[in-house]
Amino acid sequence: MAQQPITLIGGGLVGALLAQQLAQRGFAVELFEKRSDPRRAGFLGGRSINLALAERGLQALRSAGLADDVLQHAVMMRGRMVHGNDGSSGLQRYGIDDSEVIWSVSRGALNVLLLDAAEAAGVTMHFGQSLSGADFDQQRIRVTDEAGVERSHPFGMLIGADGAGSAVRAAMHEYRPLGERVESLGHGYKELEIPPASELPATVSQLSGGHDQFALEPNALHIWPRGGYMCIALPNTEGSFTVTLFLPLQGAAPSFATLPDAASASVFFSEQFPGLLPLLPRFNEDYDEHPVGNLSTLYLDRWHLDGRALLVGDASHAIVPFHGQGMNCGFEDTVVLANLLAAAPDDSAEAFAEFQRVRQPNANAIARMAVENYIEMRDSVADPHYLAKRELGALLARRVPHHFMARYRMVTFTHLPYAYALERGAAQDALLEQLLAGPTRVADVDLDAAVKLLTGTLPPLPPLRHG
Ligand code: FAD
Ligand code: E1W
Repeated sequence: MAQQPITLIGGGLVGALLAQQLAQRGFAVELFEKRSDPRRAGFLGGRSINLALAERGLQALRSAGLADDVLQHAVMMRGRMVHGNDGSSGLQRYGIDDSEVIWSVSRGALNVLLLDAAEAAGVTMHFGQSLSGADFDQQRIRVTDEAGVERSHPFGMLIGADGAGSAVRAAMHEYRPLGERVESLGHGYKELEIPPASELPATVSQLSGGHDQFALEPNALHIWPRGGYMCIALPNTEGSFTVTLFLPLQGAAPSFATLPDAASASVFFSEQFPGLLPLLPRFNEDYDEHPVGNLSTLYLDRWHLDGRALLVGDASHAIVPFHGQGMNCGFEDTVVLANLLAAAPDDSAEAFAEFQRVRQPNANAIARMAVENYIEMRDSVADPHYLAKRELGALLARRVPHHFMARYRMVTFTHLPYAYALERGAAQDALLEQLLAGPTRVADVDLDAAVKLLTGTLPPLPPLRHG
């Protein structure tokens, strides 16, 4: 192989997909993963954690030839099902039809599928091998195995796909500071599980209303918004749901500090999530055994060390999960990077610099939008001004679809750059504010005049490519 070999650290979602794509483009790829091989150790014994796959991630999987395989193991989510405190619920569709849906996928199953694909494409993989240090002058990495034995390997190009706590990032930062900034959200999360209806007491599963083996509507992302905190649930193929509680870490009740154990938390759930608690028969065990996860946004000034090392995925731009875009953004990264390296296989410094130039503004934009979406979801469900803006936005989108598209849809269902979605969303929002400044009710807005103002103020949206 004439091209420089690539050493990839981290065989998670982004690392495995990147490895496959680089191998497909003719690179020799060697991958080191800290954990043991999930295909042998059996992730099936562990917890089922799922995540939402949207158009951007799907597009990357299509270009890798893996989309159909992934969708076979996915559950379609047509919209958000919002659950009020009074037991009410309603589905808000994401799109007009099933062409605009998102997909719930099992993290473990997706990782296994991507590792299989990387191996089939020719990637050499080493499991149970954790990066413990790097010497960038000698271009060598140190890797420690599960027995604690450290070995050293040479590298030509080093790519860190080792997640939010990246060891590659730490080594690069020690060698030459990366300009790192971490913004903690101050909120954490905990995962709980709704089992298949067959494992719930008959009275409970009857109450929840006949969705076969599912205790709730299967084809939805469920949200229980409660102001300063919320729960969500995503369906799993086996009929269970993974519930995530998002809550402040510290401070006056309720927070994880004031709800340290299942005893206190079950009282809180019975008051705030009365419809949800009966669906959580293992609440006590789950709450006491599962850790509280931390949520923060990571910004770096520099993602690469000339042509020697680069960070991708969460290692360079970890974000909060409230737009469901962390993996989707990382998957988009892999296509851009694989194409840049394939176009300039002998100039990794140029490819890495261009990768940062193209992707960093977009990573910064989705980082912001993800935080904003948390506030929007938790709080503004009941805010009449917010609802009026959304209603007017929907009317304009129907009247002039080439001039108005909700930001959520640009992020979730198009390939428009995240930075464009942020900027366009702000311009549209300013216009909605202007239109609702005098008349506060949507019915009082002169829609023809509004359309005129919109089309006269903002250029049409760029043409949308379709998958
Ligand atoms: P990771 O998935 O973290 O993988 C890193 C890999 O590197 C791991 O396999 C790890 O074992 C390995 N590793 C770590 N250190 C070393 C080392 N020293 N040496 C070797 N290997 C190492 N995104 C979405 O798109 N949709 C969602 O719905 C969604 N929901 C989320 C919900 C929550 C609660 C959270 C926290 C995140 C969510 N995300 C979601 C974000 C998503 O999980 C991440 O963006 C994605 O996992 C990033 O992939 P990655 O490969 O960069 O990192
Ligand atoms: C999605 C963890 C997670 C994942 C998600 C989403 C949310 C809330 C969360 C955003 C959204 C899919 N969202 N906004 N409105 N409905 N859904 O779209 O992935 Cl908390």
